[in-house]
Amino acid sequence: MPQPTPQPAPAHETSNKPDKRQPKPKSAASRSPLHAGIGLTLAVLVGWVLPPPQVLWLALSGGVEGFDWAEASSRPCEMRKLRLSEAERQSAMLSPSHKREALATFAACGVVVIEDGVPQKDVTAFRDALTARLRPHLASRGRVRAALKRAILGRGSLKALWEEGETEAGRVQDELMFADGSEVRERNSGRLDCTLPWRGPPFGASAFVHNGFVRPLLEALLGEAHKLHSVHAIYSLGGDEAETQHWHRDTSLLFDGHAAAAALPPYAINVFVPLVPLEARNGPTEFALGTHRHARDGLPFTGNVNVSFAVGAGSLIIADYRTMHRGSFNQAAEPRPVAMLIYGRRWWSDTENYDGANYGGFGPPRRADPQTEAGIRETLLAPLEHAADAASWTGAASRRNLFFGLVNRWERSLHRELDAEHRARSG
Ligand SMILES: O=C(O)CCC(=O)C(=O)O
Repeated sequence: MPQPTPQPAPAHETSNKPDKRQPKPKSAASRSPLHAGIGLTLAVLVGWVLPPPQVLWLALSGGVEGFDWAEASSRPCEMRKLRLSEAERQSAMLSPSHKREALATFAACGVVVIEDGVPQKDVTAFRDALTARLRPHLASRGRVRAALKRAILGRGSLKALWEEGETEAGRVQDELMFADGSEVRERNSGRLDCTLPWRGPPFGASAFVHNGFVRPLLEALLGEAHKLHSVHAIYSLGGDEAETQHWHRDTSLLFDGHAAAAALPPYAINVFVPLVPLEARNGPTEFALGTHRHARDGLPFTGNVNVSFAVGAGSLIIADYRTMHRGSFNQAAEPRPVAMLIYGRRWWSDTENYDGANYGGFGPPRRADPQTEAGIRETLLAPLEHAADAASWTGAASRRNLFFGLVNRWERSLHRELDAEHRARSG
């Protein structure tokens, strides 16, 4: 996982006020009559295949328009949330002015929000299927945590617990949660990242992966030939288990340390779709605005405004992969599930978080000090070795690595639970 970085100013909720400094959207009337006329003719010609609202947008927009990343991203960020009109909902398409506004906000801030962009029936289907899919993992996780708490209280050895310990279901080593590390990765204590099948509903439903409001933005930002990289859900557990994450970008910058990199368009975009309403209490994702334009990884970024969004289930939070963000502490009793659709340029892939070497949220342990000759060789060869060993790394060594990694990651939340249980017994 990406390294912790210094913390910016406290989070606050953003306003929805329009930005006077953004480029003024051109109205249909301000375009040349020829431009509007071509759009109208096209619209009439395709009218027999498209329902009326789409025809209207085609006529008004006059076709595809240009978008200049360098110009738009150099403007000051003023965050706003877009609310869809009834006509946009009916057509499942963004109006030309909303498209311009969304692109301008994304380019300047590194994130933009479209409220209620996924129908509730698709949100419910996704959430229910996710809950059912994670149930066995969470049950197994609960058994392992209970065994760990017994070991902590009895001052038992963790090595012995792993080698011959038992849970209510059998050997610790045989617990399901150690077998599905290629699908479920615990990013920090209580924050699960679950990789999901995308071939059809509910996880691959068009309303999610091929969303009509998102598609034109992806085309403008990643190019027409962009791809869906993968479909996931972040499942942040309730009951004080999911702690605040460190600030991070999901992968290192492509051209870390090059001033020119700050002006480059995105190579990947993460579309977060909350599956329950987001509010301060359930620990929504916070974003540090403008950090997608940093030229160097790990810079302190005090001075950037950081925001989280109180939005309904089914809203679209569209973030540049380079934008620094973190999930925050979930103090609600219930989990906070969020769908996460990752898109990229065709040549791009996230090999840091989702390749075979990242098992359960942990990479293989380093064997040598990175500063030594052996350490330099290890760094150099790691990608080749991981690819060659992908099969064996999902075997016994990776499970053991996951167990000991989680023991560290869970330390604080296990102690919090033990304290609460102790207080309940004695009070
Ligand atoms: O919990 C969240 O909302 C964000 C999680 C995240 O950014 C991550 O796990 O990398």
